Amino acid sequence: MLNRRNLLKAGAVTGAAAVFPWDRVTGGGSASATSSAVEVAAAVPFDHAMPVPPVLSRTSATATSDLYEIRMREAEVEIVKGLKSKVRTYNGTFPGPTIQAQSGREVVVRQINELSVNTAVHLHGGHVRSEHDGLPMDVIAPGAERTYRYPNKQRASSLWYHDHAHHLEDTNVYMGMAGLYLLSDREDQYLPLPKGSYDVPLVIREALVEANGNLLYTRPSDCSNVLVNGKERPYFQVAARKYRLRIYNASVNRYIKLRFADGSPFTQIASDGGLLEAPVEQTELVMLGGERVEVVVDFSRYGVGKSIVLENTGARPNERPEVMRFDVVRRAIDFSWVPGRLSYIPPLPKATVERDFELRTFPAMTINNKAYDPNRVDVQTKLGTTEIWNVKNMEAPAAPGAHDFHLWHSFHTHLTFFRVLERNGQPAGVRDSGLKDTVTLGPNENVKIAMTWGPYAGQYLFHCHQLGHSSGGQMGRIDVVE
Ligand SMILES: [Cu+2]
Repeated sequence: MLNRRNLLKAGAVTGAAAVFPWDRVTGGGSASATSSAVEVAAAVPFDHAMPVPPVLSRTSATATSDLYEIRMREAEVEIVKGLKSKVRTYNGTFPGPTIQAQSGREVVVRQINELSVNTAVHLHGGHVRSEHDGLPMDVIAPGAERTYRYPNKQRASSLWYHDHAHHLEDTNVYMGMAGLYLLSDREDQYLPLPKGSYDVPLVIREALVEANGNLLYTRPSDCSNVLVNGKERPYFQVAARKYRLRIYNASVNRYIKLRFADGSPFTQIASDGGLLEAPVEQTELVMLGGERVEVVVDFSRYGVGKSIVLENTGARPNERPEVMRFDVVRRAIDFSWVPGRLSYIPPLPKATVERDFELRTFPAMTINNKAYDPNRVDVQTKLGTTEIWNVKNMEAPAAPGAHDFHLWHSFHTHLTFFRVLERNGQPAGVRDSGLKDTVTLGPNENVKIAMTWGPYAGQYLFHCHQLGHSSGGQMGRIDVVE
């Protein structure tokens, strides 16, 4: 198994080629998989160390704002040990550089597009004015630039920025256009949670790297490589103490189901929108593209000299389950702890509007049977309105043994966080706790979510965060009016 080279027969998906964007011919560093056999790179798990994405230095500052500059450009990176892969990047790194922001202090990012494709930069989870939201039609053409302003008038949370250009967001993000945006505030800083080098992001995503190094955008069921912080199944050396792990599923088209090989629990402390009110124990984390879960893991439970593997039980039967390995290599003092009470999340006002949304894969990627049209307003609401949205995945489960990534949907709202009230008619469980901006829907599942639309009026989006689905039309326009 370990060194076997798998030959994939990549043919058209029966009856569905038109709706799956990975069957389009993609340009710039990726090739069509529809006609030729693909030789997958031989990747040995735990072959290289996991890097932590570099923190971006500001170019200047004013009394109220920090200014940054990012050049979007192609780069060659080592994803699988010994191979070079051409990727699309922010500033040449894969994933992009991390922006560290402070609640109450504005961040201004000048984005310069040196790529040969359109781009648009969306701050996922950021509450920003419409003209800075990276709307699909607000693109930065090759050679052009745009300056985005992020007010950061919101609580601490693990956000990320990624591409959102119309019909291109799946390819651009898959090819590397994603980076972290870690927003901090006093509440978060004063808690006795692990900090500094013991606060580590894990950006997990799917990939398919060919034997020649080419990063190929193709069907999710063929993307058997798992990357953490840009490296195929790395190891990470840790001390025998507690760590805060900020886990992102940055996959374009796949869910992950994370567990430790020994079944030990994670202590979840935060989700998409920041700290939970109280920590919750979980033994498995089900995450679809766009979701974040923050956990505290105490590696002293394993002891120096031991290793523990993080696995994906959502891997296909022909894939290896390993995601990464933690090697406990030293002792360290540890004054951190997880308080029983972390934060307070105020209840939402009573909802005055209720809406229904149906997500379909077949016969096309749609919401309420409509594909995204930037000129059609799907929802109009008044600034400050609290609403309940019933979101339903209309697809039935796949036959046993068949892959089902295309049947899952992850519902994402721009501008505001929501609470998950119910899942499949039952009160939301720990998996849906806290403030969310992306919620996972398996086949036949439905959720009831509630949100207040604001703090800004303007044009925004809601969409599936399986980006092959959103770029294929599973997206709607919401106009928030004064
Ligand atoms: Cu979807």
